[in-house]
Amino acid sequence: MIDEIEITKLIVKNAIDDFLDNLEIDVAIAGGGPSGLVAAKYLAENNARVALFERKLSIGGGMWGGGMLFPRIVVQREAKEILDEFKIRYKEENDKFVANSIESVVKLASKAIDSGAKIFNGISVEDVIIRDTGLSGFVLNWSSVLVAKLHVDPLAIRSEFCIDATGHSAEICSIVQRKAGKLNTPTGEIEGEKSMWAEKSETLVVENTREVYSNLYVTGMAANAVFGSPRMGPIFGGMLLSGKKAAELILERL
Ligand code: 48H
Repeated sequence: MIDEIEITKLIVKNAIDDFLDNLEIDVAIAGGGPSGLVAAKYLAENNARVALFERKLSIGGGMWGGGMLFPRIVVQREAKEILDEFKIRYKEENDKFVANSIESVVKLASKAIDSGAKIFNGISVEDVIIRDTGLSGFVLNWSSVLVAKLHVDPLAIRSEFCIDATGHSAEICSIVQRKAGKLNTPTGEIEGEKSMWAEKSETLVVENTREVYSNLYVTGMAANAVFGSPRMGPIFGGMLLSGKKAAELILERL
């Protein structure tokens, strides 16, 4: 027998159990683009309790679209090992590795999930919790509530460390700057992303991956936006290496 009410109960009960299981965790990640997914995988496989919150229904961020909707990404040699670890196939040309952007997203997500990271989609981080020790959690709401501009109060989760992996908009850092004051940047504020310079930017994105406020790490495109570095276009090695570095920095402290 297939009963609609049974289906309803199974869905609501299981989804709520998952949410309740993730109210107090080791690492909370805002944003499910490539850097967030890579960070989630390395953290989870090293036994950290990780939850990733993604505003949209789909994870993958800017990776699906490859370059100008041509579904390919380019990865440089420094990050080849990460492609291999995620079993993403590629074609080697001129010491560059060209992968299908769709395959790349699904394999990043699949490995993150298999490693034990929890992914919650359709949920936006709309604010943060700050205590004397620094950032200590995310304030969450359904993205649909925010899109509809409904006046609905959010809920919160507590986390020892948080990662801003929200891409160009660096949303978490921007909330922290607005509400808590100084970030660990030269001016104490978000320096702002600069125009495209792929070579410089790919090195800088890894350097910029660090603790930007007590217990808050920034990774991926958000790292370059916060520290005033250029964008790089559809070369993704830096995103992968940055996500891995964010995970390693946090693992040293867990
Ligand atoms: C929950 C949120 C919130 C929020 C945003 O943009 P992304 O793909 O981010 P990265 O840094 O992993 O990868 C960047 C890359 O895709 C890119 O754009 C590159 C390389 N650009 C170069 C260039 O020159 O343009 O993913 C960020 C994700 C998205 O899925 C957002 O929906 C999500 O974060 N997000 N999720 N709460 N407040 N804000």
